Amino acid sequence: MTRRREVLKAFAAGAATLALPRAVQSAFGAQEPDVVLRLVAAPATPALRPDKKTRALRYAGEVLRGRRDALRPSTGNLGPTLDLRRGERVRIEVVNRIGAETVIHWHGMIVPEAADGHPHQAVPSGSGYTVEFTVRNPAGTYLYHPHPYRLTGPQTYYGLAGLIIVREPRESAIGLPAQDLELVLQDRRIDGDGQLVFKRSMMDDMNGVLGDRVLVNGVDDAALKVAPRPYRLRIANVSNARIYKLAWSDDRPMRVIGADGGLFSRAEGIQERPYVTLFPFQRIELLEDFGARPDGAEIALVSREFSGMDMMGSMMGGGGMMGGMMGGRGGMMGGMMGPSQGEELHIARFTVSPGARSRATRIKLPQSEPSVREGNHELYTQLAFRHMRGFLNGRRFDTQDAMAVAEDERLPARQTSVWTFANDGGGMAMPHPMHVHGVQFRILERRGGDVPADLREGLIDTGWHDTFGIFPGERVRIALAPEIPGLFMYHCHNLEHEDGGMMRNCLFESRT
Ligand SMILES: [Cu+2]
Repeated sequence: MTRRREVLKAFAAGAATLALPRAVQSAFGAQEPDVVLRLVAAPATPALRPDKKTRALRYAGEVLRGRRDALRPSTGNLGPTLDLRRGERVRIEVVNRIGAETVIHWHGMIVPEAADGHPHQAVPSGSGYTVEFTVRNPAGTYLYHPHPYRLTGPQTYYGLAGLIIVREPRESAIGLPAQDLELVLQDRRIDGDGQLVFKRSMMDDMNGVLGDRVLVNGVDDAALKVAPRPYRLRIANVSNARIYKLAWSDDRPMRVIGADGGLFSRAEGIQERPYVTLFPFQRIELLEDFGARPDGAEIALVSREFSGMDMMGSMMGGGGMMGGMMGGRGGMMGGMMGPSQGEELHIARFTVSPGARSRATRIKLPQSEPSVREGNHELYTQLAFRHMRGFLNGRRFDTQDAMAVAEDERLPARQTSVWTFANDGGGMAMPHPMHVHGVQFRILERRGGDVPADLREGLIDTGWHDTFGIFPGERVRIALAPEIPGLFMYHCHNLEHEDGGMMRNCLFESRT
């Protein structure tokens, strides 16, 4: 409850005076940045319900120098989209007015350690700081969100998050649709007063906070009008703990063309799936031809039901004693607790406007990037969840020693390492979305474990990733070759697990 109070305190402290951002040594030497942005984290009162002001937080932004279109306002309770070009030198002034410490992590972006948004870089409310980086990532859909220790969950839940789109000239040769639509999915619980409801019980620390409805781009009950044309849809799961089983209500297959770190290569090709399993903070890109539907057609993006994997699901499923007592998911407890992991959810409605249809173009995905070879360096991390807390090789994030790095958390920069994650450390069997900062990686293999049969087909392991889901008992091997040496982090991206300390440093070392 203290954490909730800290967040609520934020709303009272909104008028705190602001110190100037502290001076920094420019990362660009004598060169000036191409784009200078300012992002202000502050209390906001979006109307998530008609005639109600929701107490929330939000990033507001402005372009101080460079392209005016480097920043696009979003809707509802979401921060602006940063629209960047590969190779651009970007400076961002971050201003904190939320009444609690905060820091921004540029999720999926390959940035220097000084810009990464490690919890030790958090600044108090009323102050600010400046980061600089050159956009190294390939064209794709990335994110920014808070990363202060123990406060990432509530600050994100109350509204601090936004998209980063990276574009590059070579995209124009691919034949992608001109219509480019972003969909940020965030499940939330909203009470009768129009207020966001965060943690309600200890169960929320264990399962992560789950909502009973899905905001799309910060708006509840989203209804979108689409032209009868092909679209490039970028879908980002920015939910604290929700796993989505994304599907179209008319059962058309999902045609996936990209993942966290951009488009698939030509060799990988379009991945056609009946549904897509999307863990927290993963992104996918879809090619969707709304022109294949009749004028006026109404279709919905939904999250289909899947076998429950949280504590409530396992207690109430299976028809055991607890199941009998609690009357299953739809029973008394189910009703009180609201939807648990795996319940069917409506996400957004799409209405196809009448109009001239343009044919779906053939897209030519980019040629393969040089493939990541098996590395000489091996790392191993065992995941466990005991006494309501997650552990990585038996360790947790330590505020007393926030920069601690163990021997098995060091790996060479600019060389390929293979990192095995094993979700078999005992305690509560649960899936975890694992994230590594400062790098995009390949998923080499997943082996064993209890991958639910009704989620397996939707797992997208193709392409570049910064986040992957790992099910109970599973071993997942990833290959990574960090470009920038420095102290970064790896952690569970279930925000309540992360805030509980299921997070560690990793050191990308310059080795000769
Ligand atoms: Cu976790």
